[in-house]
Amino acid sequence: MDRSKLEEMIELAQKGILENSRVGTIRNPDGEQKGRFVLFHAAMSFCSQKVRATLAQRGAAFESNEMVILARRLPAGALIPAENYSPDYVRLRLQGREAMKVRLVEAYSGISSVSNSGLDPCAVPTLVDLDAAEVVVDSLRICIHIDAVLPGSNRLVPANPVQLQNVQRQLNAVDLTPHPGLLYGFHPEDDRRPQAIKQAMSSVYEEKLEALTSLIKANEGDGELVAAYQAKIAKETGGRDVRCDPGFQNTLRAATRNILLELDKDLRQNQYAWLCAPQLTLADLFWAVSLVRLKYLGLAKLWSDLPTIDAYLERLLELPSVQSEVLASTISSMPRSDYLAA
Ligand SMILES: N[C@@H](CCC(=O)N[C@@H](CS)C(=O)NCC(=O)O)C(=O)O
Repeated sequence: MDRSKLEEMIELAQKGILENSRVGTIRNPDGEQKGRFVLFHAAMSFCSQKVRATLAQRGAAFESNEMVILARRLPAGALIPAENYSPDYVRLRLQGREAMKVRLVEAYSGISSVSNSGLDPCAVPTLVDLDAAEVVVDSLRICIHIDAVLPGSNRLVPANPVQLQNVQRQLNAVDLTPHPGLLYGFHPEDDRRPQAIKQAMSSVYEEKLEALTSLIKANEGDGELVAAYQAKIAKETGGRDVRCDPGFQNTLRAATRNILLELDKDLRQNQYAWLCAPQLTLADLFWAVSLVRLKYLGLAKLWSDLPTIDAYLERLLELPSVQSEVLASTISSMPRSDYLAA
């Protein structure tokens, strides 16, 4: 797609963001490649945090379009849908899907990995690389893309094949950690999420489904868009059905614990200064996002007997990119958690 067509699509997608102050802000303004990257994201979204931490770590400028990713019910009863459901944003995202050649999501797994579950057409983040005239979707692909196209020697994806293989293994481990399931789900006997999160999650699926159903009605003539909304309905219906399912919630915790056990093993056997190489890699940034989110949810207990992970997290939290785009961003955009102090 040519650049002017893309710019037109970006402008339309921006119209779905209700406050001008969240549209078109330049972040890292003195950074590399100003004018190249346009990011649609949300402060609280852990997938967006991965992308922003990568941009910060690589010192790249970007145009920020910050979306509200939860619906809002007005006192009179009307529902304002999440901004990431707006038709023009979804159309932009579908351009990225075409380039990626991946199926749309069909069901709920509690995991947001595209390789595992297909592409969610109504999610953040979405990156537009104006120089490459490309829409890139899926945080994993976005971060790899950003790192590959930026000049400089401070690459986050190593060229050394053994280190690269290690990085890919770690990125997959984070990608397969069931973060959405842990954030949205009600654990039967040990739910440590802040009260405000519990309250939001008690009606979140119903609101998503209500918004999507009316968006389908309003866009009946656009088959591709309707198919995208139907895919999202299939996913969110599945999420609603297991939100309070004790077996499902216990399985998510067990899967997360197993992933952390592997991380602990890798850290203990590690011979490098960082997890996969002598230098910082994308794997370290992804783990920072994952561990901060788990801690926020009160789930640091899953590694309370694995001190290597705490020590690793301490080091990650010293990185300015992690401090601003992961820690500060979580604290400022999400309800206060007793488990993640300012
Ligand atoms: N694999 C995708 C997952 C995207 C995703 O699930 N994004 C979440 C935030 S982290 C989202 O937009 N949630 C809002 C919703 O689904 O309504 C990625 O990494 O970009």
